[in-house]
Amino acid sequence: MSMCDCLNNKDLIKGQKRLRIAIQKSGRLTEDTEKLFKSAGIQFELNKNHLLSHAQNLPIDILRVRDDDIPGLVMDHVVDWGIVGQNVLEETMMQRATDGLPIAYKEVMKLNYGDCRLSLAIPQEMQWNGFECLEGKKIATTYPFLLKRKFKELNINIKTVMLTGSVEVAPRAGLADAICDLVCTGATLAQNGLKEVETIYTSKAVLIGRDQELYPEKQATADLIIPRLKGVMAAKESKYIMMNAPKDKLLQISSILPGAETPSIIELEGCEDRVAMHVVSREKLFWETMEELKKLGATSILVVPIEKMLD
Ligand code: PRT
Ligand code: ZN
Repeated sequence: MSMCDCLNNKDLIKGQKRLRIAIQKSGRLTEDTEKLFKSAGIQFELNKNHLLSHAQNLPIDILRVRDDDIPGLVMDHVVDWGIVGQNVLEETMMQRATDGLPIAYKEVMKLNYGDCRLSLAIPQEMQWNGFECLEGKKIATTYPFLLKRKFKELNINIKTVMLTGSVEVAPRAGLADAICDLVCTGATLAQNGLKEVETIYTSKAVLIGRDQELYPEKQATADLIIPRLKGVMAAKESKYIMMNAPKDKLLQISSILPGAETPSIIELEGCEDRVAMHVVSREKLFWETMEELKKLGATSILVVPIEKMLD
């Protein structure tokens, strides 16, 4: 056996043991993904120039690529997992199906970031009378498959102009009559004299995996990491709430706390009619709810963020 064969075998064995995850190299999903991994206890170097980072404390390798490549890397079994926007996943699947490439994958979990919508937008001065007013018009987009699918459903003919960037300038530049682009706050559309008229797809980041069984070592890492990732996301939404409350209002107080678990009730020394109440709430707590609690006689209301959670 040559030296080269030895190395390849070693690499192969290593590849069978370390869970390989593709993430966006640099873009809107990068920071949240890196934060999620760090919070889940995956330690890796943040050097953006390295295509591949080895986690220091777990058998995980992180591959940094363009988001558009992530679905294909999972579907071609080059990586085990990938994090990508549902918009890119769906668009790539339709493109690959047309090209006769494999499109199978598993959704491991939805993530709580990367929220956006794919919307139609037209110039401010153009009147909107429903989808029909785009009959025969040119629409610029980075998502021709999602766009065409929608208009096919509506039985309306349109022409698509494929642009991979700066879609919002297309109407002003005379390249298209309307656009179909991702929107988050709507500021980009407004800055370019456009108005959002219809949403055709809503998206979030999603963790996907290859459709085959993983090698046992990789599966063990996946089984360790999945509850941690879920725990990080649950903790982000949850709060630990503490207050002193009148004993006769405990039921009413519990009923207005969103997603609250059974509270812990602690006696207050020298106090007959009041207790301390501690509770984990699984949803965001708004000022209005705190004001309601106060009206019910709660005092010293403390709302504390939770860093980690394991069910
Ligand atoms: O280089 P690479 O190919 O990896 O990145 P990219 O430029 O293709 O993608 P990137 O980083 O812009 O977005 C990655 C993913 O983030 C998208 O596929 C979506 O799933 C998600 N996402 C969430 C968004 C937005 N919000 C978003 N607002 N993707 C893009 N935008 C753009 C939009 O295209 C428009 O230009 O932001 C602008 C609009 O933002 P607002 O806030 O002004 O409405
Ligand atoms: Zn991209």
